[in-house]
Amino acid sequence: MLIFLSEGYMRHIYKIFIQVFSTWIFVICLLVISPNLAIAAPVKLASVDFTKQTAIEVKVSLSNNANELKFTPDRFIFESGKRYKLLLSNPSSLKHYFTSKDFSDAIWTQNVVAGNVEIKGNIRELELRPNTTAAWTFIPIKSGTYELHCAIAGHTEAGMRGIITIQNPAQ
Ligand SMILES: [Cu+2]
Repeated sequence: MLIFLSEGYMRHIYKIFIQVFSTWIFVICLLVISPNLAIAAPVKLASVDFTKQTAIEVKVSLSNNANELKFTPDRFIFESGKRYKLLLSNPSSLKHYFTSKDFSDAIWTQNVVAGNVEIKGNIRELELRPNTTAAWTFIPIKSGTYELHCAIAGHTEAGMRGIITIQNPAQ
């Protein structure tokens, strides 16, 4: 009788043990799986390819036929996240630079096309020889105000400078 009771008791303990154990297994499984659930849970974003946007063309002349030392225009406003194609030309008889290190750090350059050559990667400045053109395609990333100048000695002082602004898109 005593043995029979203790067997029943043991069976009862065993059942409780199994229940507690299986609950813990379940909790551990949830903990293992939940990080994966967290990754899978957010709504899938529609894929957006900024490089496929139609480029907004902006022209800039480095000096002019009269060899005046200035950019035309000398003020630029770009919006972050949009795609631009900056069409540079140098109609003068001197070579000039389009130099704006801080601006180049605030954009993503898709390419620069000059003649039959397409250049990819970071661009710091462009040198345009007399009667040449180049097209700089980029997407502004970081808002701010950046100075522009021509790096040829004396040209900045003579007026070959400008301001480039990157602003957040109008809401
Ligand atoms: Cu110059």
